[in-house]
Amino acid sequence: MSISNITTQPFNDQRPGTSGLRKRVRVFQQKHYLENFVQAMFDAIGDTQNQTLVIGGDGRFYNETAIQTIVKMAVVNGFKRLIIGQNGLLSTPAASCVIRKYQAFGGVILSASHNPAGQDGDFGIKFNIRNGGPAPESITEAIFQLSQKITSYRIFDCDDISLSEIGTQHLQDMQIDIIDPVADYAELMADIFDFPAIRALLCNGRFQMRFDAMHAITGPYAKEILEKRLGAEIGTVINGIPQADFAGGHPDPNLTYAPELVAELFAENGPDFGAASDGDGDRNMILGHGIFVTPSDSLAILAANAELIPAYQEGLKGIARSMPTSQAADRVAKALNIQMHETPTGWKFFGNLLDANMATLCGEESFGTGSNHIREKDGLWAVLFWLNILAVRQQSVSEIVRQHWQKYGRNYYTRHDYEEIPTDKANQLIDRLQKQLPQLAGQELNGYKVDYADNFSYHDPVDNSISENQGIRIGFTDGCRIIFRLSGTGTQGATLRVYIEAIEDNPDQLFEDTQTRLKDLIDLANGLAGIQSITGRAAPTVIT
Ligand code: G16
Repeated sequence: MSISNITTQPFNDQRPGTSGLRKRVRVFQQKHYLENFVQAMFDAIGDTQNQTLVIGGDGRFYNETAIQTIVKMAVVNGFKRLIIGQNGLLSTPAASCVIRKYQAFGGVILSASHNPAGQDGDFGIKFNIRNGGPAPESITEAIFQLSQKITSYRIFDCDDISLSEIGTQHLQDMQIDIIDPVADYAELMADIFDFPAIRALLCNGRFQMRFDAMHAITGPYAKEILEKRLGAEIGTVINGIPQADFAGGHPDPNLTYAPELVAELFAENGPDFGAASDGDGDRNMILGHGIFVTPSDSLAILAANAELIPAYQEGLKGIARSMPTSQAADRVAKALNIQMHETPTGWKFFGNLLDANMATLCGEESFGTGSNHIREKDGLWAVLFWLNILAVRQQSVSEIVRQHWQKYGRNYYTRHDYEEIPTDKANQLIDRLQKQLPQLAGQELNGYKVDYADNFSYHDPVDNSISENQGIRIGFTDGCRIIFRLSGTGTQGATLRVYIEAIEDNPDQLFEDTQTRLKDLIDLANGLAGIQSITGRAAPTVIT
């Protein structure tokens, strides 16, 4: 075979963030940039000889170009078999499902999630390990270290392979299987949920739902599962054809970026149920008629109703949430007398807990929910979970949420994002907060007494690794919290995230407007951090 050994030099910006390496497409298009990272990845993940690798992405611009490069590098790095989604497509949850089902060594997922796509948008790459989940920090850090020392990479000199035909082909001794990107995932969903009950709900002639695929990867999955297998009316799935630039949109399923869906669900005769998923299909937003369910509440409600779902009817081993996610699920774990785990932001931190059977459901405030069925968060799974609950309980989303608050109490919760602020200003703000922490405990601030003030550090109970500096938390004696951290997924400047949570147990005060109810704490957070004075920003860019 004709192998080229290409001389290269390190790029100093290849440290993976919260979820892999995400950069502008133009950064990836620099000569050797992708190849350097892929070689560092193949060198960091262990012995690749005779292994099986899954490859797929969310179909954004540069997806197929990157896959062709990875294929030509995989063959000279000793892989025996590649499993690739047709046309290079695999949603992130489907990739996790396929890695597990075919017992692959791991997978390469090409996505920048909800970040805008296209020639001027973002691209991303990450490695998932044998359990189907994102590589842990030990591996991502090793990739970075190798990327800083790289002097050459190896690539096979050949024509592009065909990604469009399902079937088997060979490149030298390496077998390449192009698979249907939807089938394995759809089968897994049918194993977990009560499809006949959901079908009966969707076909009862009254129930109306809308699913917004946001021109991204979940279109084919949602059409196959919701419309074809479950009988939802054709047209239930909107924006269902994946486009390389996501039609110029920002496929982040939240109140700001899915306005069409939100307007429909809040209209007088709007549908009973609405949902959206993001660029790569792992996030979800849940809406009922006239109501938005926060991701933190959604996790708590799924946990409280898990026994209604065939796959979870024997109960949950435990629940895990990221630290900034509201403590609503903690109340459910306490009532169910099961373990509750608090991890740093990043789905990768749930992997060990799921593998060790210490948690069954996991969730994050950033619109991610999932379970032990795979090792990624899973947008459509969350939608089907809600549909299964609705089918069994025969109540509206709003009734279910209100009853949940009445039973467990409510955690009012909001996140304020300040996007694209200069990195030096963001660091200055965090440093200033960090310096205040030692003096804060015991102080009374605007009537709230500080219980603890620290920078969150996580001790993984399974592998004993320690992850430090995972977000500044100020906890008050009544359980309210203010949290500050910088995003690890942005590609321009820095994004400051401020998370605010208040605990409400008074049955007469469960149904207030969130921003109004949290105003005192929001003002306190802004003052403590000096957001306006340091960044010059008077208001957040996005409120969820
Ligand atoms: C990724 C991670 C999530 C994380 C989210 C936000 O999601 O997988 O675990 O919560 O980023 O992270 P940050 O606050 O650092 O921006 P996704 O959907 O972008 O892959």
